[in-house]
Amino acid sequence: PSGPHSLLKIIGAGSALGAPHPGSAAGPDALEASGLVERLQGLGIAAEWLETLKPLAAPPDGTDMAGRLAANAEFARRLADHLAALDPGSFPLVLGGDHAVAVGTWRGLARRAGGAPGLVWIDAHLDSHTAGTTHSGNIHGMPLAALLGEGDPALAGIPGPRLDPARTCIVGARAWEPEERARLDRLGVRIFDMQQVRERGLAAVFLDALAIARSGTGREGGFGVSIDLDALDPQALPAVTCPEAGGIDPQALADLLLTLRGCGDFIGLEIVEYRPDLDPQGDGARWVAEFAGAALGPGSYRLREKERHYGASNYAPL
Ligand code: B3U
Ligand code: MN
Ligand code: MN
Repeated sequence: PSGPHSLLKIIGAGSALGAPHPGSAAGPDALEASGLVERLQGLGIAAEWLETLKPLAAPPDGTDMAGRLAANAEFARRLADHLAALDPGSFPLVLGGDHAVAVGTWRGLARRAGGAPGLVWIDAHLDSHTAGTTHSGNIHGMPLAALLGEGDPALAGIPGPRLDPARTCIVGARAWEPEERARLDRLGVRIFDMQQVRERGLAAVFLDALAIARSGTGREGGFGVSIDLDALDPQALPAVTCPEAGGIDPQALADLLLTLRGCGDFIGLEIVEYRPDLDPQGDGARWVAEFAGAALGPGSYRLREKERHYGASNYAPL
């Protein structure tokens, strides 16, 4: 069984090995301390914090690319093994950590689901570099390429099915380098950038993205959603490592996430790049609870098809 109505198991992925700042490594512990489990339980979700994985040891400053790839891969491999072994009645919520942990999340959940899931990747960035094309050298700019099977085998070879580019899409992108864009165009990954979000409205774009992720014969593997918090507008949600101006309105995203409730083929949710050191008032932690609660709460919602633009009045309980 999958879908958000089963027992919710929260897995912390406390690694910032892929980021240029260590702050996101403390994300899971800070979210747990913020009362996330209690907030979700208050929404009627049977939530439980299962465990928080930590890196074995941070490689020293100046570690070369091969060494950093290996450290990220070791963490991702462990995370994947944990998720693949999760008991069948539960639904996983993975909390980062930086976005490099996604290699472990989605390879592990693909193994658990018995096939590659469709994936909606909500992000200001494309995260589709390899060691050969990265400008920054940061591994959290590479996980989507690795999940698609591209780049260094240390990351791309984490055990599990690779993503199907035809069932993978990105929402909210507004900052990328040409090489990663060219890679995704070559593979046929659909990109809904911020200009399209502004032109068509988040609702229309989000529903298109969901349809892509859920498409395919038999929907083997189901579908998942990965939320990089830097997709949201940094004026509302500044507690991320790589803020980019002009992002998604967090309330609009929370409202759209309601449409995930009751999707029986939904296999996992991931929320990454939270930086507690930049969140003294706890606003970012509250948004994480909002997103998880919207996506994983009880009941079913659908967006009225004729009004595919953002607005709370467009959401009707089934
Ligand atoms: N594309 C840039 C920026 C970036 C990617 N992911 C994040 N930032 N969080 C890079 O570093 O590869
Ligand atoms: Mn990302
Ligand atoms: Mn990002």
